[in-house]
Amino acid sequence: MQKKLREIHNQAVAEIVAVQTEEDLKKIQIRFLGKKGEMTSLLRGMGQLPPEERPLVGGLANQIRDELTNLFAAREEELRSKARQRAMAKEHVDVTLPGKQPMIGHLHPLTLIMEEISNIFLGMGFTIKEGPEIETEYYNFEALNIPREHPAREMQDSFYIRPEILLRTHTSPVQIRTMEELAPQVPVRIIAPGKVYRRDDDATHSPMFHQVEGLVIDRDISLSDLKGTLLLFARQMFGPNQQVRLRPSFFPFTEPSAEVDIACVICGGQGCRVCKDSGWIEILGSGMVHPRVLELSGYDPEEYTAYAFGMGVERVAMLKYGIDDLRMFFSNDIRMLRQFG
Ligand code: 2U9
Repeated sequence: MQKKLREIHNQAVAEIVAVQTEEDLKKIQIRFLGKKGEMTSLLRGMGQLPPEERPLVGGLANQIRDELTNLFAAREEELRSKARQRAMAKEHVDVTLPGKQPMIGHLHPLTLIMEEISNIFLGMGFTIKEGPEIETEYYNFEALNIPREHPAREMQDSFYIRPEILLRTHTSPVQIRTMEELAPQVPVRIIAPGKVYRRDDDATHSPMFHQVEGLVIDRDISLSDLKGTLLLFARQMFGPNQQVRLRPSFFPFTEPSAEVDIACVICGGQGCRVCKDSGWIEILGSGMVHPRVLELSGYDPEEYTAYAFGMGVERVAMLKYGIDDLRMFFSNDIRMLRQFG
């Protein structure tokens, strides 16, 4: 029986050393030391031993059980710590690695160009005025000498909210509201940057686009003031040697009216596809404010004269950056937008 006990002991020790998981260790423990385990069933046969051998065998059995119990506990702790180490290794964070660069946003190219345009005029003594994007027909059309049934209303096909109320088709209502507010004070020297809306949608027209319009009212304001101001603007925006030319045109709210061209920024005036071989590119519209417009908003046209101009920010941005499709500004293509960061 002592021999058998030692065999059990040796076998248990061998298995405890070899086992790799806590789960398997538990099974081995039950098999050797459990109520129905090998030790217990062997010791049940103690009764058959001669009485003088019993204390010897009992003592050995207790010693072996204690030893195995300790061994199980030690191995359990060992396996548990190994498992913990493996888990830790999996979660290991190398704090010396460089951090992930967060993506930092920046202003949209149109906002940047609108600010650049605004800054040029701020430098010439203009102030910035803003107004509502939802307007009445009066401020958007009538006050600008565009009566109902005037063909200019069709050219600025609009989004109506309800009869008489629409999304502004230009920022001119801002100038009208300013005139009403200030009349008959002079000088008035303002620009109105902002969003405008028209029912257009193609490579050069978007249903929403941006304008910067300007208005100067004072005594003795003339076309030469207009031309000088716009020449200075063109040179600051497109380079110090820029040439400007005024071409007669028509707008209901200015008389006389002129479209303003700059020497083609692509070919420098030689003639190319962009300027249609003319050497010139239109960048804005302008004119002397129509006397009826001045009068309607409180300025006596006999006493005061005024010039006004308007430009599309998208168009200026396209010319400045050589972009040939306006939809590039609105497609949210990060590859395009990031170039302006
Ligand atoms: C008042 C009086 C006159 C603003 C003007 C233009 C000419 C013009 C276009 C440029 C490209 C609109 O964005 S665009 O399609 N604008 O040609 N705008 S004069 O005239 C005014 C404005 C307000 C009280």
